[in-house]
Amino acid sequence: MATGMAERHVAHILFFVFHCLLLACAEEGRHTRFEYKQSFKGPHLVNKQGNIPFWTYYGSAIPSDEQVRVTPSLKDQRGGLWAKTKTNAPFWEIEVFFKVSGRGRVGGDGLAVWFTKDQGTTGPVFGSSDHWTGMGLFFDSFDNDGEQNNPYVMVMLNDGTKTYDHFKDGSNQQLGGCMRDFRNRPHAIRAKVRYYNNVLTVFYHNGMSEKSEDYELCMRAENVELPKEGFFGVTAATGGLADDHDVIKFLTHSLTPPLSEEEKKKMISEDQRKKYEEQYGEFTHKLEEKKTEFQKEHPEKQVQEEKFESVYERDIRLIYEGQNSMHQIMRGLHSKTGELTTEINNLHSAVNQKTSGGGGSSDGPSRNDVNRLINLQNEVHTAIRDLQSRSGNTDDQRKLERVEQNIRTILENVVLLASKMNDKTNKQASQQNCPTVTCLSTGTFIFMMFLQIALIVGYSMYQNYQQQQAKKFY
Ligand SMILES: [Ca+2]
Ligand SMILES: [Ca+2]
Repeated sequence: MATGMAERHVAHILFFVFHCLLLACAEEGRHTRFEYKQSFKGPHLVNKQGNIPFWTYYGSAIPSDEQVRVTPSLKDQRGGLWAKTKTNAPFWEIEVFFKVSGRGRVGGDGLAVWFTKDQGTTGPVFGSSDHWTGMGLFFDSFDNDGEQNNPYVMVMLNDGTKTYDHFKDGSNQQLGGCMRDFRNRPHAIRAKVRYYNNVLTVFYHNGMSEKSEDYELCMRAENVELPKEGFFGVTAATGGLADDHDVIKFLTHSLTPPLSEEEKKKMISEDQRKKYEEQYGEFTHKLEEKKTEFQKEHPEKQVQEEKFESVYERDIRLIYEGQNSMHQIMRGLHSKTGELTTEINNLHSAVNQKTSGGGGSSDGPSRNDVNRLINLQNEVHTAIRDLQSRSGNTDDQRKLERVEQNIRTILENVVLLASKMNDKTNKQASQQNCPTVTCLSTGTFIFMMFLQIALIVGYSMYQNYQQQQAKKFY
């Protein structure tokens, strides 16, 4: 991420250098300077995080690589985007490229371009708040007052006190405007707003071509007082009828008085300016390509970056892996204790067979059973050691040691019982009569002992697991 940010920073510095130092030029007697912090345009309109550099957005607005969809063509949507920093140039010129498209013959509600003292918030005036201080340029699609004069383009000034009259389409509040159909044009509609020496002029481009000279005058007003500093923004809204409102470019230039003769000598021509702009475009394009190539060649850097970006995800993964391995060990222990149960049951039935007078080879089966039990005990022992090594908690280790001790004791008991059983079988040859109560109690005793082991192991494992979880999540 740091690399990406550094590159973007370099790109912005170069942008600044090209536009602010080299691109300074005089146009029609004015000195213009490109304000990159109050501008955006595609391609690469958004950064990796999906944000527009130097701009903020809200509501239904969705930025993508090529444009910002301020509202989709769905009912009752409001969206907007605003420059994060205010412009402190007393005079300026903005050029906005946008499209309003919808299936219906009539659409709604419209789009607004703003220059206001404060950033707008979600509100009733084409997606922004009412009672603004500054200028609103409205592209009003829907004819609320039924005068059949929409779609309409108009400028309304506000000192923070006026409420926009939706029902009359603001017709009695406008500073000036022109009736133009800006919906469903083949190319982007363009609006150029110039505020210079307190004269506000709006030029309109009907989107029937891509020629920049096809602008026409929409309105002009003199003695306009706008805030000395303010925010640029674009917002849009839909109502019962809905259009897609897409903004493609927002370009801001500050305007200052003409340069002196000496300063003019330092100026560069319009052709040179375009050349530098093209070079800048190529540079940014190459920068993006290099970044992509670098990421392909050094995927490990990418991984590090991702890891750095998602510490939370990494923690969750580690917890999951830890718990998963604990779970595996517990499953292993469970199956081993299951085998232990089977073996003890076999032993039990063997004892019963012998006591019920079954002869045969007396010593063989019990010795094998005991050996199997010893093996099983060793496996359980290994599993417990493994658990101990994974558990840093001394309490857990003590519990596991206790469990192991219990298992060892039980096993000793089993071995003792098995040897006693063999003695008893030998005696049976002479006596042939064994008290039923004693034989049954031996089997029951072994079984109950096993049950105890199983319960202790299970409980200890469960408690250990709970503690592990509690530790991971604090
Ligand atoms: Ca309207
Ligand atoms: Ca109207």
